[in-house]
Amino acid sequence: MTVWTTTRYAIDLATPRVMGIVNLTPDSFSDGGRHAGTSAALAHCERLLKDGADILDIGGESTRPGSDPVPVDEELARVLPVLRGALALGVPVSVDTVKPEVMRAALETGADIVNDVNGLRRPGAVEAVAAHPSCGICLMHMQGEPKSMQEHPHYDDVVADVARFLAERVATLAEHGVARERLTLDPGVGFGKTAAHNFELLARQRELLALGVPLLAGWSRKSSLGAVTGRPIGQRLAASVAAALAAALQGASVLRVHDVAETVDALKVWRAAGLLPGGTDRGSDLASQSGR
Ligand code: 9MG
Repeated sequence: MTVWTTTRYAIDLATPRVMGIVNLTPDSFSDGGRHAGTSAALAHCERLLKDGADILDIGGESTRPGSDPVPVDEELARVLPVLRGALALGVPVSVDTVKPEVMRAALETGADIVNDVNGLRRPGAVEAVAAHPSCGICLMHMQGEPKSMQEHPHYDDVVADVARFLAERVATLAEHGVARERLTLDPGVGFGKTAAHNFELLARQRELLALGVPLLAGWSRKSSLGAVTGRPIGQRLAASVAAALAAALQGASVLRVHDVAETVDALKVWRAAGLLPGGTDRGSDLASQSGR
């Protein structure tokens, strides 16, 4: 049985799990000020859970191509109030951040998972998660930084290069005493990659399973889907669901998505058809309290 060990939950990955995206950047929930923004964000968390999300991923800094970093204090002010509320909702809560200061504060508050698009490369990031006895970790591959990563992505062999990077990060964490059961690995769709790179990673995603760590994939609304469909970001629902299913078929254990209800329905159909691992019943088997 494959399990993702996190702070409060052992997440059963026998069947693909859905991670719902909660974006706390100012254009998302803050129309009526900070407090109203927190309430609206928590209402969104509850909506995602009703729609069938297994995990919530909350983030206060945009990682979209061209985006600027935000100061630590601002990111903390966006994330912590929502994290406190989300932790009471009965599912694992992940915090998407590259900053060790935010990781430490989130883990002190009780976050279950740290999702770092930078693969814990900032000084102090590995130490921040290693100091925690059991938090889950998602290590993602990114070439460059969000501000400029799409300018000239280059690889000799994108799958081999991503695999080498992820293997090195797993080894670094092992040296710091972090057990493999706490990890998922993510090829980083759209992070310093052309559409051709992303689709090659999808086609050959199973090669990454050789690293012996479950995979997480995030295709939701990404520009590579716009590149093949010709559709703007607001019209990429069908393409996002198709890509999530393809990632699951290619061995991803966790799917990071905006459109939870549609993805969950699509997974149910594929599961009923025997195209995915796991039973036909979902929801009752997700997460056991780890007792920690
Ligand atoms: C924060 N974020 C945006 N896209 C992502 C992706 O594809 N994977 C992960 N792990 N995080 C992401």
